[in-house]
Amino acid sequence: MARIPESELILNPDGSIYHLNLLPEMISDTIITVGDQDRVARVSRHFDSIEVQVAKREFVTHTGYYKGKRISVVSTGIGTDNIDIVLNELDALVNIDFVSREALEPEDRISLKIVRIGTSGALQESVPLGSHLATEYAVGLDTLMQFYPLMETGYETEIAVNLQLALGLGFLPYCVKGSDLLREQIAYDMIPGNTFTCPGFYAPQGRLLRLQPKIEAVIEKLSAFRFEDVRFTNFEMETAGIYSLGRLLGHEVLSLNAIVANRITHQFAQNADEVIDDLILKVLDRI
Ligand code: R1P
Ligand code: URA
Repeated sequence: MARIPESELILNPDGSIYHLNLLPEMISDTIITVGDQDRVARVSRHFDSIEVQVAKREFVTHTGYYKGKRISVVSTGIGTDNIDIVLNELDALVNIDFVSREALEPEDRISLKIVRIGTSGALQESVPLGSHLATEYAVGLDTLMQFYPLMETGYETEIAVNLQLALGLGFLPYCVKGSDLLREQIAYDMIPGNTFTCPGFYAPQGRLLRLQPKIEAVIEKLSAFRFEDVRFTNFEMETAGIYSLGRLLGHEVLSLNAIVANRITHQFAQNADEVIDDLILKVLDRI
């Protein structure tokens, strides 16, 4: 394997990886990601013991044991640009030798189990506030996959092409499915759904405070969009990035959404923290 130069695999003076500030031994192969750095402690407060607590910028990591299982919780901040950093650096921690700066041979590579616990807005009236929704297909309305050769199935490409037409977008979105295995293991009693990952919280999700939309009636178009029996249930800002980099790097990935807003009924949950805390406990017990 080729040696990866200092400018590509950037290590801090203590040998930790550039943004996450972690050494390889500091993470488990079972990882929970959350957007909000304050949510990391809401997960780790359930641990029996915490062995690692590291923070840099919005990337906070706690590693510890929950009922005897070693788990890491990592905050990603908001957006797929951050997911590019977090997924590449987590993968580097387990699949690159930091001394030789070489990627491990395929037979030695580790496949991480990565579960996102995030908040999300519903796009269908039938998805109630306070529910937990597991994403099957995610569509990225951002441009991250313009820079990686994502291996989409023909079916995924058809969803993306039809959506591009429906919205009149000047670029092709990307579509990617998460891990069936993890969904069956962890999300068996959650609402199954398909998710739009947006490159913003406002206009890209049809929210306009003082600005005018470039695409008219985004909510109505996205809520009405269907391809065969796939319809879309919710909006958020990371899942498609996690699913596509997970596929490219060989990790098992699942995104779980605490529904805190409903964009059709115009409601926002008053008990969002409770809904997230319930989801955290479900994941810890099942992961
Ligand atoms: C927007 O408020 C943020 O909330 C959702 C979106 O994906 C975006 O990151 O997820 P988190 O609650 O995990 O941050
Ligand atoms: N997160 C989002 O990205 N959108 C919502 O509506 C709620 C949470």
